[in-house]
Amino acid sequence: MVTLQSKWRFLFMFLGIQLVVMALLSREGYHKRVSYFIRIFRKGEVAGLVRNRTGAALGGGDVYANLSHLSRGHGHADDMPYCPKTSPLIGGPIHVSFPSGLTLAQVERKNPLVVSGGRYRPPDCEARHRTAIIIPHRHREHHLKFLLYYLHPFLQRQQLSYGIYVIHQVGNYTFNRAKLMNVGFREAMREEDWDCLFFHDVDLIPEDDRNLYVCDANPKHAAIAMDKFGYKLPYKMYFGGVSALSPLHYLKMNGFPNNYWGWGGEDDDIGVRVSLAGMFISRPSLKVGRYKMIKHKLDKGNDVNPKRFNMLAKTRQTWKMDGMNTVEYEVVSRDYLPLYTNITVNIGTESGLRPPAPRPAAEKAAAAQNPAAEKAAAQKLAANSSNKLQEKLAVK
Ligand code: BGN
Repeated sequence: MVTLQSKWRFLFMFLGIQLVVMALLSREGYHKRVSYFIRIFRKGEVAGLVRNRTGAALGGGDVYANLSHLSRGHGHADDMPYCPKTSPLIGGPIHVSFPSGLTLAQVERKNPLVVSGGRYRPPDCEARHRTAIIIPHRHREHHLKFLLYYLHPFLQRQQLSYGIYVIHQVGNYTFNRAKLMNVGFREAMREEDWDCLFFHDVDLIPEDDRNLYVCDANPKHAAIAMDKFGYKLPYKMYFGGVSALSPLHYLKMNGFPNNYWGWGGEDDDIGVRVSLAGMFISRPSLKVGRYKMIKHKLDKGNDVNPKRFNMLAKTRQTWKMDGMNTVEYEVVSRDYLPLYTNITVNIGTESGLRPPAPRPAAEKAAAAQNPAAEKAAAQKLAANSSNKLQEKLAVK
């Protein structure tokens, strides 16, 4: 027999369970947990890649939604009206996931209006902004594929005229992100009069298309809320991940430093340059400047740079002597691929673009046998070059 007392107990228990469930569902991690389980059930399914309805239900839409009606049209007419100030294609949060099995061919098929070199212009209006995306790269093809998958439709939704440049460091010498950006700046500007350049890490995917890829009056730090930092700015002066500068901003701060080899510090140096050049860092809101990072281990050939603390302490003295005015490199190849322009470049090493050739073995052996003669020769060489220097100074 069910007594009145046990009925009440049952009712309280039922309400209690409901309360717990509601509290759990309203917590921030809810979307993550639900999408995690959905992904388990749908593992292996590549078709559709990012589903609009599922995405929308999980707190983000399909980045390709609204784009299918854009047709190839009849070429780009000269007398087209300007695109509206706010693109009607913008939809806000984007659902980002990394399905296995995605191929570049699929990305190409999804972006029929992108032409050789990764260029695009809105088919039905004249873009108000021309933006170049500069991506420093080495051994990250897997990440690049995902970035291209999201970035192309993201930029198309903003009705931008754009081009994507991948600056690929040749060889195995330590990676140098900031120097590759300098190369990207010069090579992109050589091709077209871009009015804004986005310096973009290969592993960061924007999660909201209201984060406009256009320049502000001051250098802009776009990646202000990354998932790896709990969608917050890790520290006030942080300038890493994705930043946007106009050519004028870039030249005003003498570009980026060329001498940060390996991981860390170069973005802080760039942030300091912004203020040394009399500018400010502008930022989108935390709600809009959201990025998802593709998880990975620290790369081979990009070890933490132990010199970064000392170098950062000297930015005030060095920024005018090292940057765009001193960048040296050799373009190895330039390929206009369907989804991006690939510029492979030799940026040399810490000892310069062409380190001094090693001395022939016979010469070395002779020097080892006669150290006194070697010393005298070295002194003569030093005296000679110092005379030459003095001559030069006298002429001036
Ligand atoms: C900082 C790094 C940045 C890096 C961020 C986020 C340095 C210099 C130390 C004075 N700066 O600590 O380069 O982008 O972390 O990972 O290491």
